[in-house]
Amino acid sequence: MKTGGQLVVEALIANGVKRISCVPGESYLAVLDALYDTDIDVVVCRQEGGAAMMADTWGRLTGEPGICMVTRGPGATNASAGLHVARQDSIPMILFIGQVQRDAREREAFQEIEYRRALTEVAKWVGEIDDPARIPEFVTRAFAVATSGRPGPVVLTLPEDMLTESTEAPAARPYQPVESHPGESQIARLADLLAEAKRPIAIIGGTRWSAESVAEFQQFAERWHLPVGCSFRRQMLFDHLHPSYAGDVGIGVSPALAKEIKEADLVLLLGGRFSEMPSSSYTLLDVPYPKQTLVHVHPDPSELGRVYRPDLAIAASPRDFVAALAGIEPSVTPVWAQRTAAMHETYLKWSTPPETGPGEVQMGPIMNWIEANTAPDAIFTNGAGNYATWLHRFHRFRRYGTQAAPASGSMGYGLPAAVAAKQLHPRREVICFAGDGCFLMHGQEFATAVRYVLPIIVLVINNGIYGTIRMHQEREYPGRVSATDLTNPDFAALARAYGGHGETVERTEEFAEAFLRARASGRPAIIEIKLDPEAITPTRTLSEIRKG
Ligand SMILES: Cc1ncc(C[n+]2csc(CCOP(=O)(O)OP(=O)(O)O)c2C)c(N)n1
Repeated sequence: MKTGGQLVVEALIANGVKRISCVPGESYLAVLDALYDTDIDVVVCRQEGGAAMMADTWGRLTGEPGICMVTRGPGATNASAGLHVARQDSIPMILFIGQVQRDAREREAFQEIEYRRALTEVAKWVGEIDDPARIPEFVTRAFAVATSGRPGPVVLTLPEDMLTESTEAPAARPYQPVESHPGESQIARLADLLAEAKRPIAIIGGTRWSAESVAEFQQFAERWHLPVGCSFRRQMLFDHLHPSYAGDVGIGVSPALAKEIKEADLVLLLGGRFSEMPSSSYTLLDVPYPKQTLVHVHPDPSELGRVYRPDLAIAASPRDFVAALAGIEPSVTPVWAQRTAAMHETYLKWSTPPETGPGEVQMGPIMNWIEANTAPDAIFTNGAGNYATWLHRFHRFRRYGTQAAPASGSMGYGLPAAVAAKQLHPRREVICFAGDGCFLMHGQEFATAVRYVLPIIVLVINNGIYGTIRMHQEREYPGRVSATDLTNPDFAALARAYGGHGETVERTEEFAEAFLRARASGRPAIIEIKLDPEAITPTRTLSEIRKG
């Protein structure tokens, strides 16, 4: 006989879980008690949104569901911020929520929410476990649902009295990942389409990749001299110094690359949905019938034809699809080989930062310094804000597993992501880019970094405004500043107050020393970079945007 709490933990162990993030609650004390006797690393966080985002990062970087536990009502609503990221970004994750006792349901008991109604839109599946004997069934299904097809977050809710009830249950067994292979005829058709094409391009994105599949795809691109763009915030999928790399197809795509996509005769969309941000608000491909011949490869058949009607639709995960590409080769050097080389040259120019800009701190030289002084396996995280442009446009990602960034555009993601990434890879450098707005959305997780001695380096790019929104505001309503000014703490002092290392950079030349001191401190560090609000984009100032 075992309690529900014990059965939940046994099912997690059976599925290989090593680590969970949580904020505790009285609603799931029995699970916390069962964790006491295990080796599972329980990461205690300061707010459930951050806890859920940490689980998202584990899922993002490993492909296995990240696990998060929170309490009912306010814990669950806080955590929904992380659920939304995992849902939009197709990340496997399981969120356990304590629930009111079974005989109090539907009375609006203390902190009661009916999660199957409330969270259906932000979770792939929401289940409530009424009978402790069914815990192994529910938990193993949660792993399968979270990882299969288009991955996503699953919510399992745990009524408090169910967790303390004792029962006999079958031992949980590990889930089997569901693979999906392309058909031989589909690969042959792709080879024909490539042979007929004059101006093809591949745009890769989504999840269900691995270091091996990224390398395999790179070899395919090499054999075919195929230009490759990475979808918004999926840059770790292709080495930016590879001669096939054509650039980031995200917010602020280079005009030259956008033109190439519009004028392409064959587009291979691999892994992603090509949603609003990568598609420049659905203008790069016409909806529903693109002018370009479209090959769409996605692990979930229901995503194929949902927005764009493909000429060739292949339901396969990137891993399985890429493995099947090994068999196809061009018979002669493709006619577009020179175009690909030119596209890479254009990318290299586009991703060379400007030397100058308004104010005493120049982000261009700072980016150059970071490029020259960090290893190719360093992990970069960020949330949302104009500051992220510096990272996305000028950092040349080299390897799979080096990026944790929300395609969903959620502020506050970068810091919890950095904490989670450092736990996975303690020997690799983890650098978080944050704005002054973004950082304080989940800034309290800096305490988590201090607690677990995780020497991450957080660059808080402080321009004193919610810059992205100010930029849009000045464009749409010039000179009418409304709700976009901020009053900030001293971020370096804040880092020290938490027990971390703090630096303030007010001039470009101070950055290198500040970074090296932060690195040498061996503690979580914040480097506040005081950026002139005029430096709102790498190329246009706020005043220029106001003038229109
Ligand atoms: C959770 C969340 N709230 C609000 C927004 C809308 N939003 C997008 S960017 C942004 C401003 C970001 O400011 P900051 O982090 O200071 O970066 P900056 O743009 O100034 O570089 C806001 C409010 C969002 N994307 N996510």
